[in-house]
Amino acid sequence: MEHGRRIVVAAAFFLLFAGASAVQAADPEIDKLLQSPVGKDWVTNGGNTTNQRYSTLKQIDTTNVQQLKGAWVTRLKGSGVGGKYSFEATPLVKDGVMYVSTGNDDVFALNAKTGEMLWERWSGIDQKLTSVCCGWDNRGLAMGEGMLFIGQLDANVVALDIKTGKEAWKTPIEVWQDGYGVTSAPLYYDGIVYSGITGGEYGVRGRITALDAKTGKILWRWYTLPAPGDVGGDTWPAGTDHYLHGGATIWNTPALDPQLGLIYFSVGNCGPDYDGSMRPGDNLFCASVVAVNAKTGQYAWHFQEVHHDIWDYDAASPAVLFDTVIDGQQRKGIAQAGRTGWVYILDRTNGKPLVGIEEKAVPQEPRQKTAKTQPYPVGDAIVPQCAKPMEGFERIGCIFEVFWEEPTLVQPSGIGGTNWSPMSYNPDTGLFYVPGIIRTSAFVRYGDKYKKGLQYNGGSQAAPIGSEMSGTWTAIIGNTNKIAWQENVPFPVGRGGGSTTTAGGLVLHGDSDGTIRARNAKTGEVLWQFQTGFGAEAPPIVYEVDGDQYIAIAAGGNQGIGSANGDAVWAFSLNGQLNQAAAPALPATIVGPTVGPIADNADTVNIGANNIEFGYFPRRDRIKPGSTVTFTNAGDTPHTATSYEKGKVGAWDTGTLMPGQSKTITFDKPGNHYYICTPHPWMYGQIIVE
Ligand SMILES: [Cu+2]
Repeated sequence: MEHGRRIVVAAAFFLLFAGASAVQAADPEIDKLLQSPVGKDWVTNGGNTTNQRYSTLKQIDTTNVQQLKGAWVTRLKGSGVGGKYSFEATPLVKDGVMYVSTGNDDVFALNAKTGEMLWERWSGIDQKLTSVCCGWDNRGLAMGEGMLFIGQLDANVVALDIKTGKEAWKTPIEVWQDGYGVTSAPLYYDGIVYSGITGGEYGVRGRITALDAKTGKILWRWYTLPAPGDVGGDTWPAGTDHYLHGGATIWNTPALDPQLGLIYFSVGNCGPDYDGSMRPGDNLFCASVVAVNAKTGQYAWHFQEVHHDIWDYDAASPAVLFDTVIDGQQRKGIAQAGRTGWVYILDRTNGKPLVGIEEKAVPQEPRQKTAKTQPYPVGDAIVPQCAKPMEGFERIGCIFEVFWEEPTLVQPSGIGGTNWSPMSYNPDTGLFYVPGIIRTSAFVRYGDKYKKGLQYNGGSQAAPIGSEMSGTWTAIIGNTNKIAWQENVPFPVGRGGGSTTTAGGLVLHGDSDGTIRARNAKTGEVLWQFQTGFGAEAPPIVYEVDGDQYIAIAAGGNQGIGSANGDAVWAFSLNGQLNQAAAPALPATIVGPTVGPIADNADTVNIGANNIEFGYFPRRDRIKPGSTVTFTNAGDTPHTATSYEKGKVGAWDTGTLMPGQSKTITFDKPGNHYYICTPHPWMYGQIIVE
């Protein structure tokens, strides 16, 4: 019903729009698809401008999904194959052609019925980028006016001819050497390409950038860090330039409401991540959902999920627009799944809570200048929000627990809750399908000075050695924010994958064990699963060619989870003939180098070798007291080897090693010496001295 109404309103809008002036939509067909329920084609990252990832196709449903088999699988010629990459893209489909981007920003066009490669475009991006915080990845493309649009890790937004892949224009929206990049899929609508920007771990100034789709000319920027005098400018310390270095980047595709004329986006963490001591105030618009005028970039409203963030609690997952009924009233909603583990449900006309969000008093740490209160949504969290006790840690807390220089266990970790992965919304069930990570971090502050282009974190949040990680899939009721069903899964989810839902009553998602699964949207029951052979850590899509419905997913793993890396795109249909692939190696569920082979007296540890960028080789090394170990960066990215004992960081430290650099450390004291890479606190190593 909701969609029926929307079509009518959208049509009325179009008539008004067309009749109002000589202004004509630059691409009327795409604009119409962007504001219609998703059917045959999947033309933008979130399906349409709502980001609901809901397909009206229902040839595949709860009664026949068990018959699904592989229709085709295509390997993308080794693009994005290597340890530094994740494959997180949502493919697009239009008129029987699929377009997909890899972690190297390479783009491929495939016949969506057969998987045959039609063209390829290799990005040629610099392989020595130092501004990539969290693995090389790209979340997808936008299309319009006969072009595809991609934001690259080197901070260029590029337009390609949709028929050939030839570059049409290329606009640097920033300079990667200053810490910037793009990982999110852009949004195209009505002649404008909207792009987010990354660099929240590099002391950058976040923003949304609007470009003219025809020429690539930058039309406007809206900064997520307000200057003094701007709305929110008084939430930063007066007389400082911290608003130029406070992070607040955008990791995902905006949503857009054509009737209200607003675009909506989720905004990431404050910088430095774990040190709030020099930035008193709420620090807008970190960890917020923001609406601005889609044409002009004029501020409309904001809702801040975490005041004065010191936990890396980004709003990283895309905001989703939906319509619902509350107390008999038709309401225009927007929802965002935060790293806090809550879904924030708001009125998209004004940013006010729709279901209820209470400001509550929280623990205080004056040195961190912590906010007095934090928003607590009414309803259920999708992950536990208190850390379990662990030996060796005296400070343990729940969400918003404070910390200074003594390691403090807090759950959710700054990885989530829900990380970058999208949730979906099914208007038939009224449910959101939310990916979640269960993980505990040992938060510690150690201070940092801003240096252009380098990481600016101010502390660490590595998970303690031996702690457990897992995941959840949760259905959240859209008008109560309560759990309808939930299932725990063995691996963290929500770092790459995400969910998609259909009128056939299905929820589709990949998992890091390589399996794509279809669940009953009402109950969560797994109805079908299929092994892709690589970490299935990208959101699925649904489309139709020649009367047949397909489900497709990029399968190439996630470096942050440690799932199997690859370059496959799979499509499934009821006529499919292909059987499952062999299962890949499973990612770790226990943190740290506690299992696996131990080298004897290795005097060198290579970082980023063996085509695994985010790892130490050997990972475990047994040496005699007084021996030296030389740590050499054999990878493409700056790394460190930094002592990590019971959450305490830095008793010894190589410091930042640029590619090719080495540092030798002498180990005298017998015992276990664990270490991490401070910019990549999911890299762990162990030196055993005995
Ligand atoms: Cu590293």
